[in-house]
Amino acid sequence: MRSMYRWMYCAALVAAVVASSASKVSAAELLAPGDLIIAIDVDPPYVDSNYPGPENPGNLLDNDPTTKYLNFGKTGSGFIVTPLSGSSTVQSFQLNTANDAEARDPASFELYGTNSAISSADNSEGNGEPWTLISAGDLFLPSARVSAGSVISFANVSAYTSYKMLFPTVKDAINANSMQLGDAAFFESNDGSGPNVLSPGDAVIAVDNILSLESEHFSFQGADKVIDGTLDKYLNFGEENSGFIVEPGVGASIVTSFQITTAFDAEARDPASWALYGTNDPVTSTDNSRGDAEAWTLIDAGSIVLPTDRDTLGPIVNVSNSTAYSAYRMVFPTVKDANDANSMQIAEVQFNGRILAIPEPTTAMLSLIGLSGLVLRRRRA
Ligand SMILES: [Ca+2]
Ligand SMILES: [Ca+2]
Ligand SMILES: [Ca+2]
Repeated sequence: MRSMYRWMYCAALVAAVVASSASKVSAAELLAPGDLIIAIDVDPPYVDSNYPGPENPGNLLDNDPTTKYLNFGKTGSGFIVTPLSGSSTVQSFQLNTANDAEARDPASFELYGTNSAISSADNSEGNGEPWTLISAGDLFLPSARVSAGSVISFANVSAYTSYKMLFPTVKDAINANSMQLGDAAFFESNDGSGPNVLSPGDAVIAVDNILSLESEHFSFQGADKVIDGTLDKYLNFGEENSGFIVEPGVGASIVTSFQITTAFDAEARDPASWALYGTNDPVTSTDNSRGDAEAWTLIDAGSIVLPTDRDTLGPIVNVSNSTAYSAYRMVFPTVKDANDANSMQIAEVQFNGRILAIPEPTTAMLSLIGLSGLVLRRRRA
């Protein structure tokens, strides 16, 4: 029995030495420039149909191509129109380009019909009614401005009281901030002849059926700027519930605190609360996504009071955590003044904690392990 106690003592001593050695060598900063890091916003997708008042969808119907309909929803935007002329069997249409910015011209269309009353709201997805697809295809509108495109015709034998026209693509989505058209005309003939089914005063609303994600940043203010070691900032227009996913290059770690440096301006944009999540899944979420491609565990959350001073290191925020993770997701649910801010921004962030890399065994540790083995053999003998 006595030798067994001695063996237990030795084993405990080895464990203690290994533990103290590990904590000494691995208490560290966890983030460094070059770590995989992406911008996210965990808010759900939203309908981004919206138009300036003077450029409303009614301008499609006024037979004046110099007045335009412009929708910042860009791809997927369009309109629902209920002609005053009543039920019709449309078999062709013609669109007019607007006054400027060819990149915004629609490059494809989808035309739907319905005989249900329109319950979709202005600037909605336009799915409030059952719709039947009449025709879809590419558009090749002229580069010339305020000019009529070619007549698009298709076979249709069904009469409808309302039509929905969507534009899934524009000519140059990267260089366009919107979709725009000068005029639209629908015809019951299949060659653009005869009277225009549409007329000024028809009920018409703007729609967009391609939803947008909230996370958005300039290329020079991406999430990599929070770990670049400079006061260059990360700014996300997603504002509340935006943040980042980071996979520290040091490998699995146990984060126990973090510290944020404020950006150089606009205090209203400073995070006012935080929620930190961990995962051991490989990070497959992409930049400006919702950051939900991995299984995330909430580690800890709380409020944070960042300094009013700009470009200034904030308080050390303790994180209640004893679990190791290979990647972290930091979300900022609120900013200091949401009414006065158009975004969330910070200059830097650092996570502190323990790195799980196995330390090199010391000579003392090796001799203790040898001693315990010797004791074990003697006890068994
Ligand atoms: Ca017009
Ligand atoms: Ca920075
Ligand atoms: Ca948001």
